[in-house]
Amino acid sequence: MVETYQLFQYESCPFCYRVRQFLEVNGIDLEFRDTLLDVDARSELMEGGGRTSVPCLRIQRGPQVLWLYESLDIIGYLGTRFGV
Ligand SMILES: N[C@@H](CCC(=O)N[C@@H](CS)C(=O)NCC(=O)O)C(=O)O
Repeated sequence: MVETYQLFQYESCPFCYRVRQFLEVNGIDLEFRDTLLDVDARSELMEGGGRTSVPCLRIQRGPQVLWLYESLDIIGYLGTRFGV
């Protein structure tokens, strides 16, 4: 099933940097939501994921929405999905 992604993150977070580096190296393009600069993004993360910790990957799979925390889990998940 087709999935769409948003990465909730912010610039100075080292764990977010780790995920952004992985995306860049592998040429994966997805939408970023900055939880420091965008109060709506922070609220959305809190309401959807249950906590404001970043990075968090919002996965939209049809009507289903999943919130995946932990930088290494996010990298592992996207690595599998994108075959890298
Ligand atoms: N083990 C986590 C660490 C994530 C983490 O500590 N993120 C910090 C920012 S660098 C954070 O979100 N702190 C605020 C909070 O937990 O609400 C990972 O690898 O993603």
